[in-house]
Amino acid sequence: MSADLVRSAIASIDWRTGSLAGDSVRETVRTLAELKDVFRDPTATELPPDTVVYRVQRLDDRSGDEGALLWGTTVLEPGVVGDEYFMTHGHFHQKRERGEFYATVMGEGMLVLMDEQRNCWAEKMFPGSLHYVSGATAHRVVNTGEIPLRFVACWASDAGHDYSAIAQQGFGIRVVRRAGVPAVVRSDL
Ligand code: M6P
Ligand code: ZN
Repeated sequence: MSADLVRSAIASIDWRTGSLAGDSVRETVRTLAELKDVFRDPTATELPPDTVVYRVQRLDDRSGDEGALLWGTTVLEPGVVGDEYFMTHGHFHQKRERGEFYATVMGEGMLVLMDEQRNCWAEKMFPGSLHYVSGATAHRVVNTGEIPLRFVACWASDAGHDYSAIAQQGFGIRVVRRAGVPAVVRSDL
């Protein structure tokens, strides 16, 4: 076969874990220190500030390319700060008309969603659960299980991340551990 006619795949995915491999894969890490503002009481832990809460692997950024898609795999560790489970920061999309799919590979959690009027709800995440997120809906993932929660995501590469609204006001609901089991409660309770 001619090398001109056959090219390599952009990357490979291990479907048992969601892990990506290949030259175009980039990884970012979020520690407790970087996330302390997302927890109601960031002091309610003795874990060191450099504790890894989650890692995101994603294909090399093509954010300038209108219509291009990005793929990412997130591994969110189990844990709590006070009664709150470990979670991602959460964001709206800068371009509100750009959506995103999430699919759970392994673990258990909650996808927390909030529209621009601050209406909130949560969807259970479990192996095989598939979620569609509108870009006008802020999204955050919470690990309510005992093992790392692994999920894959696919989104429009020019969507952009808008973290500011979440950094200022947070989500209207929180997922907390009550008597050992997850409960979804309003943030002002
Ligand atoms: C998924 C995607 C990424 C996002 C990541 C972590 O992989 O939605 O775009 O960056 O989760 O979420 P956050 O950016 O809110 O920390
Ligand atoms: Zn997103």
